[in-house]
Amino acid sequence: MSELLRTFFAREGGARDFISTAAGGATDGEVCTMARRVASRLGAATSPGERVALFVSPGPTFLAAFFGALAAGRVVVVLSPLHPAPETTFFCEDAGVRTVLASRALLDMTAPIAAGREVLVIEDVCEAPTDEAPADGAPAELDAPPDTPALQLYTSGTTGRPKGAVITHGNLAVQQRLVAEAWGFTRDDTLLHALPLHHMHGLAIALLTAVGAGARVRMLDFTGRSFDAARVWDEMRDATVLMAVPSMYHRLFAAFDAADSGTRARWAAAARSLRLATSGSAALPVTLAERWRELTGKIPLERFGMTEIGVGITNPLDGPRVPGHVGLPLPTVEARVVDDEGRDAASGELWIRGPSVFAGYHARPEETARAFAADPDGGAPWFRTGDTVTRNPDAGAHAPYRILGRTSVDILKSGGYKLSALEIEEALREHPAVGEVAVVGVPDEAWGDRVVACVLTREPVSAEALREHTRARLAPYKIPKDFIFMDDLPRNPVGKVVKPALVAKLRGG
Ligand code: MLC
Ligand code: AMP
Repeated sequence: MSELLRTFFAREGGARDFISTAAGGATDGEVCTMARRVASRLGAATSPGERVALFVSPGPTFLAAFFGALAAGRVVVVLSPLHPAPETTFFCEDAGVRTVLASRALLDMTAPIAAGREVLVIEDVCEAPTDEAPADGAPAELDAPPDTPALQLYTSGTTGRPKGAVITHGNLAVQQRLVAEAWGFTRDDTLLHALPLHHMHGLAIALLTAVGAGARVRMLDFTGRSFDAARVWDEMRDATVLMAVPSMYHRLFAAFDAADSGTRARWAAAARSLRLATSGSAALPVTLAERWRELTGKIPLERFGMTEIGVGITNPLDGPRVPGHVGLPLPTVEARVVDDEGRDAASGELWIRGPSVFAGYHARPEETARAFAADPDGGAPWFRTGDTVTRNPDAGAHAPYRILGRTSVDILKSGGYKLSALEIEEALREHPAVGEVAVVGVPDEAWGDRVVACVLTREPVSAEALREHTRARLAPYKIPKDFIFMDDLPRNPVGKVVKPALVAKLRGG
């Protein structure tokens, strides 16, 4: 049995609450029983290694679908109702998905991908009696070696369309263990979960860590609705751990500042009652970190992670947390900082290796090869994160890492989502009025990068028309916040657009 599955099925038969949502909850035993039904159904309907898409709302059935698919030896592709049909179709085609598990409430949204695929309603599958589980209670394919693919998560890159990062059982199990140990997770914890599940943070760093530790999960689903900061403050009281992206902390403080003094006192007490609040997926502005310290006595525990590696570097649970810094690599994570020639340096690109590094991009051998660098001493290759980092060379081995930004101007982070400027440009170029376009990220307190499209037009067009054009093609969080019409773009002597100069111009007003 793979370690990942063992940690989940260890809850078999348990009567304790496992996961709860506004719509209801389920106990340990109930979730495991549902997962077995999913495994049994998929075992009959699909073949080992096949990609199975999950179009399932956060809650007990999501966990059942996820672990049921893994127990059947299938690989999970998580879809989100946030994506318009062209993106969802692309993910399914790229991954070769033939079977979709969908919540009844989301069935309408599966219409664009239903042709040629079987759509199973997760509630029906979870209710059907299990008749194929072996007598010892374990689905037959539970015995997955660590390098067995478990999850294919789509992540934006520097090449236009997103790539499917293949993450193995071993990757997820080691992550689950390392993060739980580093952050002191136990079965007495209750994780307050308000993150989307189609990305590493919400799915693995938050949900699977809690699952592995035997903890409880309180799940808030804001998909398709705005993040409800007041609700999150109110729910902190009954939780022990909150994990969030910096934009969520921004929203929390905006709501806090707008609240009356009684509400503020209640929310401050709720925040203090948490044993841990973490931040990741983007840089936490020091101002937000300090505000959390004013309220609770501690800044949030900031850590660095990626779809391809999970959490790589983290501040300590108990030791000093330095604002603006992400701490030190987790045990088993090896990190190097290298200059342009691949030599060790105090500042430069961060390279990572170890058992939590993913297996490669699905059906993209060249991009996988480009993502890794050979080891100068002939050891295992290093994953090139594409992040520029620095450490104080005088502070020795314990100098915390500080993330300075991305090595590519074409990778943006907005509200914790990684976006490809090139993907957004490609979508915009499909509009007949668009001649040339440059998409950039302008630093912004609320979003991290505020996505701005600078457009040279062939014919008159409104910003609204371009917004609607993009909305039909890309998730709402990829749509530029501003469309700026220009006569020309800053260029170098060979005519190439110089994006840093464009950002400087936009920042200058
Ligand atoms: C929503 N919008 C965004 C956006 N989120 N625009 C840019 N960037 C975003 N992140 C759009 C909405 O579609 C809407 O557009 C408008 O902005 C206002 O939306 P909102 O209702 O105010 O936003 P909300 O839905 O409340 O979302 C904000 C958020 C959300 C911060 C809660 O973005 C979020 O959940 N972010 C988490 C991302 C995440 O999980 N990343 C992890 C990646 S893994 P319109 O046009 O409809 O008005 C990773 C590894 C690691 O990075 O280390 O963790
Ligand atoms: P994703 O591909 O969505 O998993 O995003 C991974 C990227 O998020 C990293 O490569 C970083 O650029 C960014 N990131 C994650 N955590 C942090 C952090 N604490 N500070 C700054 N950037 C971060």
